[in-house]
Amino acid sequence: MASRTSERRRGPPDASPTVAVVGLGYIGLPTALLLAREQSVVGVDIDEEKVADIRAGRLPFEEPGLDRLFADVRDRFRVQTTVPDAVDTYLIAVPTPLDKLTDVANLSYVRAATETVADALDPGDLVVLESTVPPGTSEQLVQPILDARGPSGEIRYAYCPERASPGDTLHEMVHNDRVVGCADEATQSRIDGLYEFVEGENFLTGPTEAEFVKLMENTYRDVNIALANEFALLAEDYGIDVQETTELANEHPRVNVHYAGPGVGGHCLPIDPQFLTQSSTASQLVSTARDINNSMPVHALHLVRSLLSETNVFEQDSLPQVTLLGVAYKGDVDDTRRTPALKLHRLAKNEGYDVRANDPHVEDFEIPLESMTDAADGSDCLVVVTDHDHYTELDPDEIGSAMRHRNVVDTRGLLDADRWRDAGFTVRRLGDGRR
Ligand code: SAJ
Repeated sequence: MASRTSERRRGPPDASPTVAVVGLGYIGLPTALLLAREQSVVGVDIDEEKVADIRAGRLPFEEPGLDRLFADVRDRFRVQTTVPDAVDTYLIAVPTPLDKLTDVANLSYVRAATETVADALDPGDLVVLESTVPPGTSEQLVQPILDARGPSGEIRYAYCPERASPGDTLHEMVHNDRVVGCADEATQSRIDGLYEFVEGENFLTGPTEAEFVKLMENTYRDVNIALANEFALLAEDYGIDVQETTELANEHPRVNVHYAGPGVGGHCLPIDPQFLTQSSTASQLVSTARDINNSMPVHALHLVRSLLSETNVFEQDSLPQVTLLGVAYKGDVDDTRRTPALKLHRLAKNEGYDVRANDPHVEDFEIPLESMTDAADGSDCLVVVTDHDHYTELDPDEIGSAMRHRNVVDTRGLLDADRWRDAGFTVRRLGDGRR
């Protein structure tokens, strides 16, 4: 069990900061604010607008509890665009996007952040990398930069990935166990002191192992979702309902089938498997799983097309109008990173449909969003894309009265199908082949 005794408790709120968090995104910002519960923290981001917004009290994204935490720790948290010298701990949480051209991790932000941190280091300082990176990045990229540009005395280094799910970030950051990749126990004890807010255990391993573990976790989930999606397609072919068979299979003590959907979004699952396999020729399953998950918007559109055909929508003179319910990548968040809704929207437009969209959580998106009433007005088919709780509360009669045809494709198995049928809807659910 990790030591919970902090050697680093900072005392009064006005004490000088000792920790800098570089990168104030979905991981860096909540982490910085949790750290600021115990000590003064400097948040660093190269985005001047974001820094100005945070200074003015505006957080760049929605996350349950984040506003409250920010208000609580504001006197121990300051933000700036430069990396400070006068701290002894640097936590790097910058983005690692997938490079579109080469399909490998773009490590330019990690490299740049490490270089600026290295220039600010004093002997004995601790550097922690939290960004998700391909195995070997710490040993082959980060540590050599610290060695070459940092001071000649010893620098402590650890790779310590987060395990937080958007929508539950703060709770998971506090309660989940963590894997700490570092070379020695002295560094681990610094890490235990740093992450004092973590109530889970810190498990010690090497940096490459910790990088690998992080990628294994998200790859495991991606592959399992692909299996669930494949089961859904098979169930449709056999004319049975995958929801029912999944529930029954999951009664087995060692089986946990995941849930089918319109595709896998978010910043982690669609990318991390590629980080794991990008430098190896050994993998087959992982990329096949990616292909299956990437193909799900195509299948969702196929369900829409066949329902519109069965209900004679194509016989009308005007374009079929479909309404996407949800553009966030998963339920009850405002996050649209790599959402399958975008691909579905593009495919449907390409087929000539008039596509409308609603999302009660999302404010800005690449495609215009409308109120539920406006988006459904004149529609030939609703398509449930995101499993927001909000959609379970919809009144099918009220929505149906504004629509041209009462059709709904539920790609999440979210709606009470009988209730919608009772309101005159023809309902198709992904993975349900019964007719
Ligand atoms: N999804 C399905 N079927 C399922 C489960 C999820 O289609 O049975 C879809 C979701 O709708 C979403 C996508 O998969 O589009 C990803 O959602 P998620 O909740 O599985 O994952 P993330 O990306 O929100 O968070 C993941 C989590 N990883 C694991 O559960 C292994 C989280 O713990 C990580 O901290 C996070 O990635 C990260 O930052 O790496």
